[in-house]
Parts: sequence; structure tokens; C-alpha cells
Amino acid sequence: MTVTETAWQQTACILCECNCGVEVRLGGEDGRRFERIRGDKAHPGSQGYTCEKALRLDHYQNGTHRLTSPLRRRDDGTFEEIDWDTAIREVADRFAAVRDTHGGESIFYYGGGGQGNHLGGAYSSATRAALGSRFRSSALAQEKTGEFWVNAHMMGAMVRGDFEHAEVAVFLGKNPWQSHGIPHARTTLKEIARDPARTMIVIDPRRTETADLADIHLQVRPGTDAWCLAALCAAYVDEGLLSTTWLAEHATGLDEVVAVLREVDIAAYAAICGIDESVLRSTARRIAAASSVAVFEDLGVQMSLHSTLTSYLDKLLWMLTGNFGIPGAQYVPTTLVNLAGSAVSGRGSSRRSPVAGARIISGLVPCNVIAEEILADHPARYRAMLVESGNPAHSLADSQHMREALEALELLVVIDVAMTETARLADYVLPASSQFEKWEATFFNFEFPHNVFHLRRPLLEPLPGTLGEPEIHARLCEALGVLDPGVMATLREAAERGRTEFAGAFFEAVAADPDLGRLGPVVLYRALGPTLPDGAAPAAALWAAAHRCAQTYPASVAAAGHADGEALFDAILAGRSGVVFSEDDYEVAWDRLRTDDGRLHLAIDEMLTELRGLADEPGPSTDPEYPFVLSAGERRSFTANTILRDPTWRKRDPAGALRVSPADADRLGIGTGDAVRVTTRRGSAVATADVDEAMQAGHISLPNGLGLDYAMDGATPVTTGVAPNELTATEDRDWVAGTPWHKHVPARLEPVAGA
Ligand SMILES: Nc1nc2c(c(=O)[nH]1)N[C@H]1C(S)=C(S)[C@@H](COP(=O)(O)OP(=O)(O)OC[C@H]3O[C@@H](n4cnc5c(=O)[nH]c(N)nc54)[C@H](O)[C@@H]3O)O[C@H]1N2
Ligand SMILES: Nc1nc2c(c(=O)[nH]1)N[C@H]1C(S)=C(S)[C@@H](COP(=O)(O)OP(=O)(O)OC[C@H]3O[C@@H](n4cnc5c(=O)[nH]c(N)nc54)[C@H](O)[C@@H]3O)O[C@H]1N2
Ligand code: SF4
Ligand SMILES: [Mo]
Repeated sequence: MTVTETAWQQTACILCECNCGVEVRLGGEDGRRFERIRGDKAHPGSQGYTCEKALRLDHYQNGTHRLTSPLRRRDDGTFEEIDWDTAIREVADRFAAVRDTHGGESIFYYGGGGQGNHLGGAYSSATRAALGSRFRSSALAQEKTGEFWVNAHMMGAMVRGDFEHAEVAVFLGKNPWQSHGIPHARTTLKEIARDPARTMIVIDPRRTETADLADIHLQVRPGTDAWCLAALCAAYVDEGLLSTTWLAEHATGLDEVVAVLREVDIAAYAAICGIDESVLRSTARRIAAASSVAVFEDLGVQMSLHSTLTSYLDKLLWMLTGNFGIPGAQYVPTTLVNLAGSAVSGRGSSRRSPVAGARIISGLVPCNVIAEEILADHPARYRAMLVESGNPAHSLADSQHMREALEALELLVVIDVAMTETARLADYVLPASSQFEKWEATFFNFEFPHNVFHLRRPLLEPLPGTLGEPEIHARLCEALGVLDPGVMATLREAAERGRTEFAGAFFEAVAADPDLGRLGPVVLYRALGPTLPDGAAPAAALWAAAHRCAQTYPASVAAAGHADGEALFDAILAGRSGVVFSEDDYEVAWDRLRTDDGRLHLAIDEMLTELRGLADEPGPSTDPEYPFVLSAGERRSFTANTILRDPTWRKRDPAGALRVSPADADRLGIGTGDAVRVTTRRGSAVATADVDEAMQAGHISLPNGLGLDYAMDGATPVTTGVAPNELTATEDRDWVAGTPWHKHVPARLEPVAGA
């Protein structure tokens, strides 16, 4: 073994948004196996922390799922290998033909990154610009867009909770013991649980691992969070718990909100959500009495009934008690690249999708209308699609409908490391180098007061036949003929003379040709990229991001020790375990509000109307045909979206069992390990039951990310577990954001005869 094979190399885990720093030691016969993996103590965010999943990353890097040649679909549906030059030329020509016939707006883009990779997506903006593509979406538009819309109205900024310092921590439809989402989640949860002065509140129908640690578990009936939160906020009003003085100074719209909350029948709402009124009231008092409260809402409410309203009520829960801009409460992180994009600055803009007329939030078309936008007999329908690092045929609602739509496209091109359910339907599949074979980073940088960015270096050479996304997008742009060779040569020469010279030449070129600005990432990659140290060309787009960040947040970046954008960029390039790029005070939150008067805006008319309407709804409706509520897609210790296809990565729960309460299991005569059939209005599947005391009667759950196929022998794909979206329907969605109700699917459960 050579020295490089045995040295520990710094990178990050790519299995959830925390991206904990890890160190990897390569080995094995070809020197490409992840023989050992450990937490990286030098990483300023995670400081050595990992969960059990990081140790299984070899299943991502090495396996039979990896693609090693561009593929073209034959008429009979099989694929043939083609070389990269042919693939790039044909993909560019065919997209250009769609653009020239139907307009660039008929070319839809989906994806741009998963939990560990956002650099590729940054370069895709150039390809989209070259094609005139205007509409796009990503997984965010089936989880976070309702919250983005609310944030845009109330704050014009995104917020996160400071759980490390919070006196009271509230987890709303969020199970951080399994799903993480906050730095060193399990350590923080245990610290809160241990400290008698601090209180953890969990709102979840299931007694989750997090709920087991909580002081207060509001075990609501599924889908009733809006009533629960409305009752909590109403209790503030009823019991005089509002932070009146603070609100007078910092907020507008209080009277309108209070008027609606006064009408809430707290006892009736408590009954709807199945929680004692006295418990709701004492919970409201505990929150109001705290010196600081941090709240995390996640999929349990963002993928359930009244989801945007629930996001709104979540914000009221902490705003009405003054929990913003102080330690332990809500803060506004510094951003290097803003993932929440235009939602926040654009005040939930009025753009609509061309066919369904769905609200576009943060630049994203709701995932639940994509199939409809393709299949409609409408002149503005999407005709072609580029999918990059996403698996819509598996991960979006109603897989049957989505497959039908993807098949109806004139052209589908997929960039992925694996032959996914979506890739299988594509006309061309372009194989990407893995996230450990190229420079990569994510823009999930939400920490505070020290915010961290980690540019990861490649650990190994790209698998032969694969390319990184920056290179793929650069070649597509070149094939589309949008990069003027003369201008590019001038920029390359300037870059060779130095970054200052390059900056001057770049801004001059963009001023002369504004279109060049939209191709920016690829221009930087080709011109500045080759001059970067250690082959870091894919980091070129970060040069612009670093400058933008330093210009927008000069004090924060300087406090972290970076004199300017150039210095920040150099630090990013040099840091192997990530760098602190901003240091902030809690009060900076006020400067980052983008409301017209710099205050929190408590009232949103549409939300107050929906809130009022709760009084006329008896709670979630039930259909005797489908008496259960299925949560389709729960995070467990061995789920990781669809990143790990090899089922042997799971050390427990190998096939992703269906969880059911003991009472329901008794009634149906089911035991753990038995086969059960779950049927929804949309589909039916057989799963293995797991009788689980943590479940309440009437509620069943299936894990996310199951139902992928994998060829253990490299030839015969075998599917493990239930693909949750064979059971979900596109029309079950929120009226504001179009986000799906994956956590609230009406279902029927039956023992499988003879099993
Ligand atoms: N029913 C139901 N559906 C759900 C959910 C649920 O709870 N219930 N959860 C939803 C949520 S919150 C999310 S975020 C989505 C996630 O669903 P996806 O977006 O499908 O999941 P990811 O795991 O992020 O994987 C995206 C793809 O990236 C590929 N990939 C990995 N590395 C690279 C790379 O370096 N380059 C390229 N080009 N590709 C790469 C993987 O092979 C995979 O195909 O699923 C959603 N779907
Ligand atoms: N292990 C693991 N971790 C992950 C991921 C993964 O695939 N595996 N994926 C990552 C991604 S992309 C995301 S978006 C996050 C998601 O992270 P979470 O949102 O925490 O994950 P879920 O388990 O999907 O849903 C959270 C909880 O919602 C509850 N729930 C169901 N119905 C309701 C309801 O009506 N009301 C309330 N209040 N709660 C309800 C469930 O019981 C569950 O405990 O996790 C990230 N982390
Ligand atoms: S899956 Fe675990 S180790 Fe990986 S980033 Fe998330 S918390 Fe960290
Ligand atoms: Mo997600």
C-alpha cells in the first residue's frame, strides 16, 4: 500500500443536511474501498460527531449501482453505451431542437443536489440559461416551500433555532434523534433532557426516540397540528402570556392576530387534537415563561394537512413570546449561497406555473404539479426535462403518474451516479463522478453564531467513464455554442495574470454582454478554474459566492478573520475540514429582516382566514374505507433518502417494516414479522409488520427511501421494501404551496392470507 492509501483524508458525510466532517482511510485491493471512517475532530461544525450512518458510506462509493458510461436509450427501451463526445453533442442538439420548436420555457429542470452535493446544481444554471429554460423544481418544493412563503411574508428572511442554548426546545413533526438537522443532534438532545432547568417539547403522534427524551410530549392525533398550535397561541391570549412590550417595539399586526385567536375555542381544539386542555395550557405557560425558546418544524407538519397554516402558527408560537434575535431563540444565519432564494427576497412572488397555475415559491414549481404540467394538452406544457441528482420517479408523490409523465416527454436526460428509477426512463443517462471523486460542497450552512462552509476535496480519482457536473455543464454550454471563444480566451489570459486582473476582465465582459452573466458559473469554471490550486477548478463558482457574501455581510465575514471576499475564497480553498466564514451577534437578526419597516409581520391575511376556518372543520375527515392514517416516509436509523441503493447497508430493519400500534395489530390479528397489505386510494403494497408501542391506534408508518432496486450480482435487480410514493397521490396537497400530504395518507390494512 502506498502512503496515500493509508492516510486519513478529510471529507464529510453526505447522508443528511448536517454534513458532519469525517475522515476516511482508503484500502482494499484497488485502494478504493472506504476501509475506515471516523468523525473529523478538526471540523469546526461537527467537531468529531457522527451518527452510525456515516460508517456505511462505502455502500455509496462502491457498488454495482455505479454508472461508467453515458447511455442512450434504444427504441426497444434498452440502453447502449456511447462515448462522451457523442452524448454531449446529441443531448445539446436535442435540447436545442426542443427549444427552437417550443421555446426554452418548455425545458424543465429538476434537482441540483441532494444532502451532500450542491456544487453541480450551481453550474446547471448556465446550461439552463443557454437553453432558455425558465421553470425548475427540487425536493425543497415538496417540503419547505410553505415555510419559505410564510417566512417571506413575516420576515423576508429564513430562520433557524439555537437549540444549543435554548431553555425550551420545541420539535414539531421533527424527530432529530433519527433525522438530525441540528449540529451534533443526539448530544444536544441529551443535554437538554439532562438539565432540569431546560424543557424539551415534542409534538408528534408517535412516541419517537426524541419524544422519549422529552419533558412534554403532545402526542397529537395525526394531521391535527393546526388545531394544536392554534390552541397554544390562543392560550397565550386567554391567559395574558403575550410579550406585549416586546411586540409593540418589534412587530406589526398584533391586533389582527389577537382578534382571530380570541375566537378560538381552546377546549374544542384540544379535543380535536386529542390532548388535555390543561396540558395544552400548561405547555403554553412553559413556553411563555422561558428566557429562550427554539422551534424546529419539519416533515411531520410540512407534509401534512394545513401545512402552510401550521408553519405560520409555528412562527406565531415563538414570535408572540418574543423569541427572536436573542441567544437560544430564532436567528437568521449568514448565507454563502442562499438556498431559499427568491422566496425570501421576493415576498413569495406572484409567478405561477404555466399549466396548473400553481404558485412558484423560491423559484420552484411545486413537485406535486410537475406530472400535470407535462401531461396536460396545453401549449405551454413541459416537453423536455433535465434531471440532475434527483429521483422524481421514486421520491415525488404518485410514482405511477410521474412515470407516465416522464415517459410522455420528448426528451429526458438524467445526470446521476446510479441507474435510478428515473434514469431508467431517460433518453440519455450521463454518469457523474461520485461525491468523493470530485470537489463538492453543500449550501446547507445554517449555523450560528459561527457559520461553517466546507469545500471537500476528492479522495480518489473519478471512476473511469464518469465526469463531474461542472465539466458536464461546461461541455453542454460549449456544444450549445453560447461561449464566445474570443471572450473566453481573453478571460483565461486575465486569470493567468492574477485574480484582480481576472475580476476586472470578468466584470468588463459581463457589462459588455449581460447574457454572459447568466452563464457565469461555467465561465468561471473554464476561465478561472484552471488557475486554482490542486485542480480545484470546480470551486470556481465559489469565487463569486465568496465575494457576494463578503459584500453583503462585511462585518460577519471580517469577524471570522477574512479581510475580504478574496481572502474568504482562499480560506475556503485551503481548508480541508471546513472554515468558519462568519461570526455574528444575535442582534444581527434585526438587520437581516427584509420587511419594509424592519419589523416582524404577524398578520398574513390568507393565513388568518384559514385559521378562522378551522372552527368549522371537525378535524381531519375520515373515510370508513380507509380508516388508518399512513405516514409514508419516516426517517429511521437506516434510511438515507435514496442515496444508498445497496440494501445491505442497513444493519437493522432490513426491509423497512410497517409500524402499527399493538391495539390495531391485536384487532387485525397481526404480529411482528407478519406480511400485511396496505392499500390507499392510489395503490397497494405488501409490507412486513412491526408491532410498535410507540404508535398510536389508527396511525401506521412506512420508512422513506425504500423500494429501490439493486443488483447484488451486478445483473438482476431486486427491490427491497415498499416505495412509499406508489401509495401517494398528487392531488393531496396544500393549497398555498402545493406541498404533499405524505404523512397523512388514508389507508386500509389487512393481514395477507396464508402468510
Ligand atoms: N412519500 C414520501 N416521499 C418523500 C419523502 C417522504 O417523507 N415521504 N421525503 C422527501 C424528501 S424531504 C426529500 S429531500 C426527497 C429526497 O429524494 P431524492 O431527491 O430522490 O433523494 P436523494 O437521496 O437526495 O438522491 C438524489 C439522487 O442523487 C444521486 N446522486 C448521489 N450523488 C450524486 C452526485 O454526486 N451527482 C449526481 N448527479 N447525482 C448524485 C443519487 O443516486 C440519487 O439518485 O424525497 C422526498 N420524498
Ligand atoms: N436517518 C435519516 N435522516 C434523515 C433523512 C433520512 O432519509 N434518513 N432525510 C433527511 C431529510 S431530506 C429531511 S427533509 C429530514 C426530515 O426529518 P424529519 O421531519 O424529522 O423526518 P420524518 O421521520 O419524515 O418526520 C418526522 C416526524 O413526523 C411525525 N409525524 C407524522 N405525522 C405527523 C403529524 O400529523 N403531526 C406531527 N406533529 N408529526 C407527525 C412522524 O411520526 C415523525 O416522527 O431528515 C433528514 N435526515
Ligand atoms: S447522517 Fe449522521 S453522520 Fe451523516 S451528516 Fe447526518 S448526522 Fe452526520
Ligand atoms: Mo428533505
